Amino acid sequence: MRTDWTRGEIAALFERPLLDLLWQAQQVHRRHHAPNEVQLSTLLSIKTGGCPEDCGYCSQSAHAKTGLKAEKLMDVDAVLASAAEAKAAGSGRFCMGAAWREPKDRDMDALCEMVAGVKAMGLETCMTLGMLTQGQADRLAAAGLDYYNHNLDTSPEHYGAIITTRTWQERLDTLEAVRASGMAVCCGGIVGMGETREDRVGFLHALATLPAHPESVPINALVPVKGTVLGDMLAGTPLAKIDDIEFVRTVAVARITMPRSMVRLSAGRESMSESTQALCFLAGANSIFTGDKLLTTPNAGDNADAALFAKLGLVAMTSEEPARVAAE
Ligand code: SAM
Ligand code: DTB
Ligand code: SF4
Repeated sequence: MRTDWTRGEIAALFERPLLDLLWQAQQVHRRHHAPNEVQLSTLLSIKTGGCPEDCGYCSQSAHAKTGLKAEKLMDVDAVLASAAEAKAAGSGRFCMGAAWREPKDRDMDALCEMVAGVKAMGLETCMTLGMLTQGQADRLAAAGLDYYNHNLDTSPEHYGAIITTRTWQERLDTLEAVRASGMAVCCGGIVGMGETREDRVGFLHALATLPAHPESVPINALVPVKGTVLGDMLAGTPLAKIDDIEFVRTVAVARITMPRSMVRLSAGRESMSESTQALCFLAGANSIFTGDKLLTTPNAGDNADAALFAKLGLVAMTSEEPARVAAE
């Protein structure tokens, strides 16, 4: 797969007439993926709130005034009970998220038990815990962790306006450790954070020119949370919500530039119409988060999703081997 995309090429894709762009994205999609199958992942916040990082979008940052209570790491049994529910609801992957800058070594035993327990249920496993050392990545991989989520979030130019406590390079270092451990990489970001089109170009350029494409690319639309820097700054402005068509374009360009990756229509889906979601699937999105909650904010919910899938003739993807989607 090409990892030498230029910004000019990516900008030109964004500028194509919408119908041409969707046609191109759909052709790429059908060369590499089953056309009507969507992969289902379920999220659980295993450690909520009180995060020392200052990510301007995040309800869990200790710098935000969201009133969210900081909690301790959940017990292994409670995590496994939640995974069993996700499995019963038809999910294929269980993603455990923690509001940490990085895991402490003393937490590693419990984290590895969670991974092993979820995997033993026949679910794919994913975690997002902040930065990892090589040693931590290796331990999680050995415990059976299939995917690690760590986002670049935006363009390198816009990054400093969103987060100051963790550098872009630190993110690349964690992604490299995850890769070296043999786990599959889940890496994407957020649109609708007041960035420009050029930033969206730079964001997808950064992902599509990583040494190997991430196996999974979550495209989140900002969920504006009151009390966060971005939620408060954008409230009531014309930038308060990303334009639906611009979001669809972003999904299509992700699909074209990273043909084999799973592109996940992630946060923000709850406030999207069925028609916009359908356009995102046409643009090449083939993965969603299921259930009625993301980490701390509401999600569409299983009933709404079942109705949407029935209407669109979409079916849940049966479990996907990470090896099969490994980027070339
Ligand atoms: N603490 C870990 C970290 O940041 O590496 C993991 C959890 S963090 C919540 C995972 C990702 O969720 C972020 O990188 C961001 O892209 C996304 N996210 C967080 N809050 C969001 C919001 N309000 N709207 C959209 N996406 C959001
Ligand atoms: C990702 O890119 N999106 C998910 C997952 N990775 C961990 C998280 C979305 C969080 C949305 C805000 C919330 O619920 O707190
Ligand atoms: Fe912490 Fe992750 Fe939220 Fe940033 S996105 S404040 S690192 S939980």
